[in-house]
Amino acid sequence: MALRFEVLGRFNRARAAQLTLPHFACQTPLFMPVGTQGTIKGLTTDQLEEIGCQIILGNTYHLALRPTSELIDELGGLHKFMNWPRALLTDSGGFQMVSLLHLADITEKGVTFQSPVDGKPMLLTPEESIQIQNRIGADIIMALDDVVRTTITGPRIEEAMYRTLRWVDRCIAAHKRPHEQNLFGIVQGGLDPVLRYAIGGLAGGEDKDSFWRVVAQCTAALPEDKPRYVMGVGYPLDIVVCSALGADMYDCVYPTRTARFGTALVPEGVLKLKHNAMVNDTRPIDPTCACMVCKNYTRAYIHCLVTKDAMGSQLLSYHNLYYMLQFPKGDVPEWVCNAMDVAGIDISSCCSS
Ligand code: PRF
Ligand code: ZN
Repeated sequence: MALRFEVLGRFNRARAAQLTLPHFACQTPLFMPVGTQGTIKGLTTDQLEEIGCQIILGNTYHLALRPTSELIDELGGLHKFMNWPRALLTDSGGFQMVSLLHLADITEKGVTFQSPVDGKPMLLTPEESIQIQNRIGADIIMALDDVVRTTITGPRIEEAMYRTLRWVDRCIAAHKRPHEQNLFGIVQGGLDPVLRYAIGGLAGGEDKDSFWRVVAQCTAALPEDKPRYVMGVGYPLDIVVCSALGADMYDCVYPTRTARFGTALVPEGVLKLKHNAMVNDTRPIDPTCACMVCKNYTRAYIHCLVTKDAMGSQLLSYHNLYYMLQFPKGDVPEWVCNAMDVAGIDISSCCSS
């Protein structure tokens, strides 16, 4: 079996579990840094292990274009190619095409898009997405889904939900390595409670109340004995709320992207290192953080590097990912409880204080 999921402890709807994958036994709830091109920008895989990263997300769409899935396969798979011994997950590609390319068009066959390499029309079918992901070799592969914006309404949402279900059957039929790779299905259905049987399609600009309501509905309906992954979700507050609602896995570019813009994640929210107030600030980014960056560097130094030298965003990415990877393990901080009170979500009993 390519996956074992053992719930180790529960608190109301929240759970802590061990998710055993072919390359690594992960503790959940967990955050997956996004390594689009087979790298987390600016960090080595040794550093990722050092900060407790258990699983990285790669994108089928980007890897298929460069260096191509055939080459990755020929060179022994993505784990070996990128020198990452722990777990990997690849997203199926459709979502990236829809969000990156305005020219993507979805039909029953698959997602048609213009190749960014030569402009020729290309078609990604559910079968091809799985074939490519079989070659890349991640521990978890995702079904190709029909992603629509949560901000749209009408019959298109229903169409996407049913098409995603039809496509998952095609993905299952095409999957050639079920003993080495786990195929995850994706729940679409917008914000309409009737369409949500069982968590994709979220975090696309809908209000928080709708988002959390859908997550709560999905986690209540999805199997207890399987991991539940909320795709594209990654603000610290959302992770805490979704975990309280029974979700287990998350991914987001936010911590590394915001680092490249000079922003650090701290318990109080964010710290903008570009700000002039940092120019002679000799404190670390976060005095309560135990990471290598906070132990060794001052805000003044990072302020000086940011936007001038790659080291600035590397140090910030390191700290931000350390923050994201550590906090699911700790007590729920008070600011989260306050924020959830404001949002009308009662997980007060999960808070430490
Ligand atoms: N589907 C896929 N990948 C995703 C999402 C989705 O709905 C989201 C949520 N908007 C992020 N990444 N395949
Ligand atoms: Zn730090």
